[in-house]
Amino acid sequence: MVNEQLFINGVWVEGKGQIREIINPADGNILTEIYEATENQTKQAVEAARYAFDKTDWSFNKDMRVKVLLQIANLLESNADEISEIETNNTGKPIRESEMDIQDSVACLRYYAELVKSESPLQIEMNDGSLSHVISEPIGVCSLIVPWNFPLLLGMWKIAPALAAGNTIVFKPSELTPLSLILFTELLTDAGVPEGVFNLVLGDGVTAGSAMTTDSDVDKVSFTGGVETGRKINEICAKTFKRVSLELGGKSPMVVLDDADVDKAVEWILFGGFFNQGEVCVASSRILIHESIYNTVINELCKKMKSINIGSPVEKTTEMGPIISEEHLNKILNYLTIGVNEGACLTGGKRINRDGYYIEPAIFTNVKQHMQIVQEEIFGPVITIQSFKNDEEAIQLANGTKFGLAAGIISKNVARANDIASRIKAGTIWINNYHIPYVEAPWGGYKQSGIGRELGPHGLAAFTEVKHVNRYNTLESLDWYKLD
Ligand code: TXE
Repeated sequence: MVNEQLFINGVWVEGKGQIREIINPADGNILTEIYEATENQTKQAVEAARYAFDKTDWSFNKDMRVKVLLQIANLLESNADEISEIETNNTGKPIRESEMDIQDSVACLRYYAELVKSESPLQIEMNDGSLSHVISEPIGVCSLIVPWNFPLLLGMWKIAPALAAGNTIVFKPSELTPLSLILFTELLTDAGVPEGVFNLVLGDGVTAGSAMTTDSDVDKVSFTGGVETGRKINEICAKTFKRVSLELGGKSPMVVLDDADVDKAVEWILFGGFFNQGEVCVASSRILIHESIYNTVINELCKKMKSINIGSPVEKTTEMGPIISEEHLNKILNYLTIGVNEGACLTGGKRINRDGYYIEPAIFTNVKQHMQIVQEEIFGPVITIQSFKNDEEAIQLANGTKFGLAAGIISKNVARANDIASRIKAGTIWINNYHIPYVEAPWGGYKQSGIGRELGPHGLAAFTEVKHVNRYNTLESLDWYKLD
């Protein structure tokens, strides 16, 4: 790979910051080196985005934006094989999941192109005879920061609506997983995105990330990542009232009611907790099972968990790949020790003896609500299992953490499930379903899981300011003052 990996003001440039080795988590080998941005280069990217927003017609030219978005979608679709292979090598996610991520990214681009095309200002005839228009306008320069678990897809949930609405962008992937975004930026330039509209900076939170949030030329920060980083960013943005969206962590419950089909429920529990190695913000890492089926479900779970095919993520048949990094694997292993020390019973969770960062999926039983393993996001293939006596108790346990990103309910009784859904404080609730992000519907968290929503019309609104223009067509005398 060439050293020019930053994309600033329509030109590929070499990063003058740290040189970082990018590791394949499947074997620990170095994939390539990345020349990261300095703070100064990040500021140049912000300046380029500022100029493109203020001085070009990008933000006014909706037709051009729709055309460009559709073109990016087509290019991404026709390069899907290459980009999914890169995503898998860099993240360790099984190839079938990377392929899904690319398809979902394409769908997201097309959705926002169509949505913005069909939008028109709201017109209101007021009782006093004046006419109002309510107009959505782009916010300006947007700093978009994403983590390593879904580099391209989570990027697209921000890039597509931000561009559709007419903003300009400085984008930063995680320092661990920049590769798919470099390739994506090449496609974006082929699609005719004007210079300065999209800028790619690479690096960590300390150098590039903080310059992207503190610069006074940035109007909006949209961030997906950990709660503590989100808190810092929120504090920084508050100082100048920058617009901010935060999609943070979770500790999502899956509630299995007594009428559930046990075999099918077990499949969904495995999928909810272990999809993408459990490195998913909405992972159903807390399983709540009605006491009447608790033992049966656990027995089945422990049996079926062993048959999950863990291995090289490039194989089509692989169901679980490696953890993103040695450091993150150690964090997960440390949580397993914490859980055992807290008195919970652990099944699985051993590091697998092979190159790369592999671990067996893990289940904790004999778990109490106050335990760290129940309250904190582990972000790996680890689930805790608790039982409940009635719906009231299930709801109490489900709501009993600082998070509120998602929840699942498994039941044959849709009315009962709907009632429980209405009382769980979470941004997404799946009934007899899990994990699927629908591009048409909002995604985001209650409580400390974040601020704002991505996807659907809410995801576009997150990148717009609203302007109300009220008018009379002629100027009448006011007759308010007794003027001579
Ligand atoms: O996330 P960070 P990390 C959770 C998960 C995980 C924990 C830490 O529990 O174990 O967070 O993961 C950039 N200003 N999630 O350390 O640090 C950073 O470079 C601006 C949940 O990987 O939040 C990267 O691009 N940017 C989550 C991005 O923020 C900063 C997904 C995320 O990194 C910054 C990932 C700063 N000061 C982890 N510091 C989810 N919601 O899906 C870091 N960054």
